Amino acid sequence: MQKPNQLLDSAMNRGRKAASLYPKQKTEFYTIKGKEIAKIDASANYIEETLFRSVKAFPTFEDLEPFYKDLYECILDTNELKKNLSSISSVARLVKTIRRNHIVKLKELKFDRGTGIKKQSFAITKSYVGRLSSLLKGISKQIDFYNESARILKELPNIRTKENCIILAGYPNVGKSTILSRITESKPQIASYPFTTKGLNVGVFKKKYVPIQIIDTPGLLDRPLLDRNKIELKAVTALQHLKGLIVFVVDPTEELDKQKNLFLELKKLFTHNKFLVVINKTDVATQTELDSAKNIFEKELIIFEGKNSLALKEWLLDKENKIF
Ligand SMILES: Nc1nc2c(ncn2[C@@H]2O[C@H](COP(=O)(O)OP(=O)(O)OP(=O)(O)O)[C@@H](O)[C@H]2O)c(=O)[nH]1
Ligand SMILES: [Mg+2]
Repeated sequence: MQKPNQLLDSAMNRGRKAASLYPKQKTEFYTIKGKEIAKIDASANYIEETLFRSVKAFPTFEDLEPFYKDLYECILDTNELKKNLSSISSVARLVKTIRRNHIVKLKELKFDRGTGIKKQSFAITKSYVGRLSSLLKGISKQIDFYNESARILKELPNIRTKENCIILAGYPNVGKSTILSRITESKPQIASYPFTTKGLNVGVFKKKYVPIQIIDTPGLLDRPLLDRNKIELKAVTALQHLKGLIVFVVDPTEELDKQKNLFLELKKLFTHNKFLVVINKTDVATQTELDSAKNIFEKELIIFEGKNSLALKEWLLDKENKIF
């Protein structure tokens, strides 16, 4: 949405254009009055429409899918947003009133030979512009908040929340992003996820022509929940709305106990999801490390992965294996 000054400029440009198109009347008195009325009418119309349209254009929080609702709440103060939108609507309604009052004043204007019709009607338009300007300036902060919120929402990851997906989880540096690029067909899209600087990586691969989304969650499913701030917790809640398979990536060359604990925590959180454990970095891990990892996750479905390996991809593509 335009800033107050720009909004006023655009409105007055439309007003001037409407005035210039206003046909000449029998007397100058009626022509001048008519032009000023047209100016006020067109400019107010522009502002009312712009403000109402912008408020309407904002997705209604209540109508959002649960995943996006939670994401929204992570990054936006939704109460503040509601307040701002309602301030913008009230100003739009006030503009309606100001328009009406000033047009009435112009219509009721009696000719005063001393002042002259031009001066008389211009004074009314001037008062209208002054009121408009101060009203718009009064919602300057609300307009900034609106624009910033709209920008943030545009950057939210585009995830088809009703479809199954694969979510990559596991401690930092275990190889999640490497796995994402190994199994996705095109370069993963990095969708901006405002509460981490890294973003949410979303890739797609196809099983029997059916696209399946794979989501790498940097900074989210890689630490115990106790270490998290409120916003991150909410982000984890958002992920809980997604259905599908959680691929838990393990680095066997690192501490296994803490990796197992995180795994157990995620299992408790994501009760509606299937889990698969990928023991990664087989090319650098020793046999003992691999055996320990295998023992620790013995109850789980395990796939061994490493450099130049396509084990996970082949497993996912194998029609005998049901992913979801
Ligand atoms: N030798 C070996 N190195 C690997 C393998 N997979 C990943 N790496 C390396 O491990 C490091 C971390 O890999 P990433 O894919 O960035 O790990 P990540 O889990 O996404 O890390 P964060 O995003 O920081 O949580 C990189 O240096 C990778 O090259 C593997 O199978 N074998
Ligand atoms: Mg990564």
